[in-house]
Amino acid sequence: MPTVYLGLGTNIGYKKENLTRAIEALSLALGRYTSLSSFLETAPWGFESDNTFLNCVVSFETDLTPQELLDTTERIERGLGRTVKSNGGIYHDRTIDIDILLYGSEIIKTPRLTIPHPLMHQRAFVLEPLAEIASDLVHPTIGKSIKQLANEQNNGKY
Ligand code: PH2
Ligand code: MG
Ligand code: MG
Repeated sequence: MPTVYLGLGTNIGYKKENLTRAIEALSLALGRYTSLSSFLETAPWGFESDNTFLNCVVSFETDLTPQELLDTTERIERGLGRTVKSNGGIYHDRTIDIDILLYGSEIIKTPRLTIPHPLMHQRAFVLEPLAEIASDLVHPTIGKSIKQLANEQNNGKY
């Protein structure tokens, strides 16, 4: 079964609880996670907000297809009170965001889904927790390890 890496983020409400509840809901749907990073407090990236983020990365082995996995993560987001979806790079405060970062080493491009996540290599709030649990994993399209990509981002920008 492929290993999938999911990036979780929240910047409103009880953030630690939001991440924990998302991980529990994912575990119910997918089975127990195979690895989990620490929870990292990060500044909003790509938009202005007074609300800082709590981010983490979690991995699962799953036999769901990428599309089924996306249906699952979106259902869990709605269940945890996510209302507005980001669109065209306009971001909003959110109780929970669950992004599919990697699905094994597959490269997928459909109108609904791009894997690897198209911005993951630019985002320290993804790379830093991902490097904790999968530092030697090679990014399927860029061909660099997560550790390398994280080091390139380590000027502290989230
Ligand atoms: N998610 C975004 C945009 N900006 N910034 C941080 N720090 N953490 C996030 O999870 C995040 C963000 C789009 O989903
Ligand atoms: Mg996101
Ligand atoms: Mg998202």
